Amino acid sequence: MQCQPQALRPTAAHQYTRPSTVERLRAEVCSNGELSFLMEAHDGLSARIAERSGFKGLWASGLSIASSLGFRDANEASWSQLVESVERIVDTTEVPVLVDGDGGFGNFNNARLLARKLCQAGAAGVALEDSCFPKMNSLIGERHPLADIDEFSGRLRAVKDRVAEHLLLVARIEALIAGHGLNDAVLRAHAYADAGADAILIHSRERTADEILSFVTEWGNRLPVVIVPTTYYQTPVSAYRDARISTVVWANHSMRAAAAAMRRVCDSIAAEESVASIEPHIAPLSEIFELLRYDELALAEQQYLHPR
Ligand code: SPV
Ligand code: MG
Repeated sequence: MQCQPQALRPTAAHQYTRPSTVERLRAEVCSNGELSFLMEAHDGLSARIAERSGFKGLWASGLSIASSLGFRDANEASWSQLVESVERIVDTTEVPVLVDGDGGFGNFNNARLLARKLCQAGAAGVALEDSCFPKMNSLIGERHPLADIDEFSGRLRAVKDRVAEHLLLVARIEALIAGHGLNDAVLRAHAYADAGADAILIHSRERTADEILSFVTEWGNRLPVVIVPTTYYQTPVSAYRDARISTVVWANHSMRAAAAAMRRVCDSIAAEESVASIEPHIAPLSEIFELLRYDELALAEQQYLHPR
């Protein structure tokens, strides 16, 4: 069974007329020449704020979603909890959402089930990484065993067969994270391209972009390249434009911004036993009401609840 693309789901009239989200994500991630940016979202509010800032696509980050739920990014949150979070993100925005699907929560069968559920939830794409279940976040520790290339290629093929063109499939390579080196990363990229991936995400946790740029040179743009410059944040994006990288993912910055702001505010309220001094430093409620379109509800009430 293949899932229906969001544009064909009979949920809202406007969904019939706009291009499907997967087409829009494909244009962002796979557009030749233009560098695109995906902003992290982990819930409806962070998604709406990122959209308001002008981002044309979102990254439903596993780390950020897990953190917001109080889980560690080690597959502690279940696939259905991920799908629920993605549903909130998708429902709150119009822009396409690329979902961080970790390794697919198991083997090919778990991966294709996850892909179908994400598709039904309205996601535009999924990134699957060649890690073993349970995964560990790439930026912590040394325990990052890699999946066998053929086994992971099978996961990709199963997802492609299940959701076909209705979900963009990004194959994420963890070889550099696991210390396997450039040759293994390039070998994997070719295998995953052969398995049907639409784009390659190459991840690194170096403090410079050197190994990413070496990969891109070796890879030669057979498929578009997505990167996640969390640790090599000082590299200017012009380096990525010059290297003809397709997409930059700002992977966790709203979650970290929220954590820093919440800590400051909680510390201050606890110390002062008052909220008076923090009032100018937090979002006014009017901003929250505006972000979540309370005005639309008032108009709808006039139309449906109290028609004249
Ligand atoms: C995420 O945002 O969950 C990612 C990127 O996968 S990283 O945390 O660097 O692994
Ligand atoms: Mg992740």
